[in-house]
Formats: sequence, structure tokens, C-alpha cells
Amino acid sequence: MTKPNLLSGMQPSASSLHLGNYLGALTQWVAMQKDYNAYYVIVDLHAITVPQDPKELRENTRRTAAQYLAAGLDPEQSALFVQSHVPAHAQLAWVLNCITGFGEASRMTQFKDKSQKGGADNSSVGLFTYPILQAADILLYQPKSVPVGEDQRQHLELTRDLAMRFNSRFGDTFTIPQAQILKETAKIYDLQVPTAKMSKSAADPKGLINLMDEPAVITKKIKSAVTDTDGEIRFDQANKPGVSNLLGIYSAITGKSVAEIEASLSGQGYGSLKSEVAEAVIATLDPIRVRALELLEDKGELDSLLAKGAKKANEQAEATLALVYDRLGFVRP
Ligand code: ATP
Ligand code: LTN
Repeated sequence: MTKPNLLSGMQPSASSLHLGNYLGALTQWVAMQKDYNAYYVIVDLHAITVPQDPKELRENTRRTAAQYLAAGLDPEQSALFVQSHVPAHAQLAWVLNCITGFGEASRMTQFKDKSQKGGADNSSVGLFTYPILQAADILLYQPKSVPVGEDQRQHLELTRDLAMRFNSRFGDTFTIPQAQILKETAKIYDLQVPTAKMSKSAADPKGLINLMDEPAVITKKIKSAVTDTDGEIRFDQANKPGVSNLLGIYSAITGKSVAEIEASLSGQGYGSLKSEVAEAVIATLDPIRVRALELLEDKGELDSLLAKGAKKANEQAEATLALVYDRLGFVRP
């Protein structure tokens, strides 16, 4: 029986993934690879929609790959590859640019948010067409399912609209993909500002637990996490966001329910909660950090795993692109 295709991706925009990326996305990618023919892409073409230092981009691309593998993505089972290794992404993006309305693209909220931060003149046209490149990433692989965070819902809607539009104008070509919005329970908040989601672009690095942080650093960050003065270990997102975040992290890491954790820590102080959370987080993350560093020592081996992923991805992507070009009426060589 053939497994359905699945695709997802992340930008290589930092030297380390954070705990939110890990619990909110990566662990679910790992869990899904058995049941799907999965493609996981590191989207370097997307990363350059905002300025990147070339040396850092190269380093961060490999570091992202190493962390995926260290966290359990199996290159025998899933294709792990770099977007720029598969030329069809840029090629299909051009075609999709030509069937996207200007107004339609202008309604994408991520562009509005990101361009507001930098000012219109500092925003590239690439940033404007980012969601269209993302649609190309997805549609090339004919996936049924695209696991993403809530923030990507609008881009998935655009992808579906473009696929349906192409199919109705040119004949059935693309599978209409379904967004699989990852569980909200896995949303991790900033340790310093527990009402904001943990994010690479956080103002204060103390709020962010990185996969590549040393154990002592993780302990220090968790010990300095913002809590409250009421002293009771209880989940209450609205009134106790800091404590609730620690409970959420603990629960996601250990698989124990929040109620179970509340019961086992009942009557104890925040110090105990923090110690237990730190211990659990380190027990999970440290082997990943150590393994990722090992993988990064042998860049040749890492690059050859990525080349293998790209080979598989290119086969699928070229087949879809050839069909698209044919449907469009391009004369084929
Ligand atoms: P940026 O700060 O640049 O927006 P980010 O840290 O939010 O980046 P992305 O690269 O946008 O991370 O997201 C990669 C994946 O990780 C997405 O599926 C996203 O939903 C998930 N993710 C990111 N932050 C969190 C979080 N705090 N909790 C749960 N999941 C998260
Ligand atoms: N925009 C996504 C990254 C991304 C992606 C994709 C996710 C680019 N192409 C294709 C899923 C499928 C993000 O910022 N998380």
C-alpha cells in the first residue's frame, strides 16, 4: 500500500531551533514519518526574503538539518532536503505568481506584519510573494496533508485556492492539500513574556530555550522564568501565564497530563516546579544537542544525506513541473 505524501518546512533563519519549534512542530514531524511518504524541506529561498549574512545562512542551513536528524527524522524514511537544491520550487513559483491576483497577495497578513516592522521600502518583492513560493513548495509534492502551526493557516488557504484555480483552468494537476494545524496544547510561550509565543525573533534571549543550549544555560533560563506572587502551582492561562507555560512545557515533554503534574507538585513552591521542568527539558534536549554537534563535525556526511533527500525530492518535483508546463501549453524540449 502506498503511503500518502506529506510536506512541511522551516526556515534556516537561526543557529538553533527553540523549544516551541521542537514541541510544536518537530516532534510531530517525527511521529508522522511512519505513516506518510514525508518530505521535509529547509527553505533557504524563503530565508532570503529578508537580509541574510551568507556565512550565517550556510551555517544555519546545516545546523537546522543536523537538529532535524538529531531529533529523530529518519533520512531512510523521509526526504530531508534544502529548497535551493530543487530548482522546480522557483520554477513553479513563477507559474503560480502568474495566476495570483495582486489584491489576493496583498491580503496576506504575514507580509503586512513583517513589512510594517521594516517599512515598505525595506521590504522586498520576494517577501511579498513569499506565500506563493510556499504554495509551490507544497503543490510540487502532491501532499494530502501539510502539518503547520496556526500562523500558517492563511498561506495554506492561498495554496488551496491556487491549486483549485489551476486545476479548473488547465485540468486536474494538483492534489488539493489539507492543512493539519498542529495541536494548540503544544504552543509554548516566552519564559520572560509568557503571554507572547516563544519565537526566534524574541527581544530577550533569556525567554527562549534553544535546542543547542548547554544544560547549565537551560537551567538558568528556567530558574529565571517569570511566574507570579500567588505561589500556587495551578494551570490558569489567563491569570497565571508564567506558571501555566511551565506546566504546559512539562506536560508536553513528559507526556503526563497537567492535572497529574498539579497533583504531584501540590503544596510545593515554584522552585520545585522549575527544578523538575529544567531536569525534564534537559533530559530530552541534551542528547539532541550532543548528536547534532556530532553530525556537524562531519559536514561531508551531512551534505551527502541532504543530497540524497534532494534526489528523491527532485524526482517528484520534476514530474509535477513537467505536467504543469505541458498543461500550460509550453513546447517541451
Ligand atoms: P519567527 O520568530 O522567525 O517567526 P518562529 O520561531 O515563530 O520564527 P517558525 O520558523 O515560524 O518559528 O516556525 C516553525 C514551526 O514551529 C511552525 O510549525 C510553528 O508553528 C512552530 N512554532 C514556532 N513557535 C512555536 C511555539 N512557540 N510553540 C509551538 N510551536 C511553535
Ligand atoms: N512559512 C513557513 C515555512 C514554510 C513551509 C513551507 C511550511 C515554507 N514553505 C511549506 C509548510 C510547507 C513558516 O514560516 N513556518
